[in-house]
Amino acid sequence: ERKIGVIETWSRKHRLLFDGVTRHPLVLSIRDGSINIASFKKWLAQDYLFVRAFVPFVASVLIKAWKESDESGDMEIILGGVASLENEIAWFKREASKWGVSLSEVVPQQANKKYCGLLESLMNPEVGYTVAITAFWAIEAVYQESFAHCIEEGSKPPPELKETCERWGNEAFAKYCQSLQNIANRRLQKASDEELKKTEVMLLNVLEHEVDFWNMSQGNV
Ligand code: HMH
Repeated sequence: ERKIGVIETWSRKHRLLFDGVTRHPLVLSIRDGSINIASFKKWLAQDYLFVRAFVPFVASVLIKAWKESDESGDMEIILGGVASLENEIAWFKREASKWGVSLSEVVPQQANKKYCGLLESLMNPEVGYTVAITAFWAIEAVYQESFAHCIEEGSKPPPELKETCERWGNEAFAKYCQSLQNIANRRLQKASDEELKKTEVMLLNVLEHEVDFWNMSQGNV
């Protein structure tokens, strides 16, 4: 028997907001094949910039793990995350060139700038490991859930978007997100009330930025 973790409790408590991200109209439009390709291209270009800012954020989580973690296994999981981002950046470049999107000319939109600003604030050494690893989990998990939903039974995503969906919707990525969730749960179980409150506030903040990011890509800003 295993006690239910803080992450599951928060996922239930904030289900509407989580669904607002992972069942966003843009996600549903990929799933049912009705997506406007201009939205996809906009998302691709903006997410490339986001991922470039995500690399130093993940590196900062690695530093916090090294300084603060009580379990040595955390570092390998986070290091795996850092390493896979090299591949991801290369994928964005290939995908952009397939779609005729010029990444050197992309201008970051307001929602993207704000989200990258949040990442940067989380890189601050004063932000603790528990907050940072929970943010890291949330950012990865919403993409995992969103894109897995697009390729589930009964979905009919455009064939040219299947590879994108599989990048985040695949089983190995789901397992990796589960490892991050396990670390976050372990930390949250031992956290003070103040740390818990801070982490929950940050989580809601991340989810709101994710909704804004989808809205931006769809052109609803
Ligand atoms: C906006 N959130 C956004 N972009 C991403 N690439 C990820 C999350 C990764 O999980």
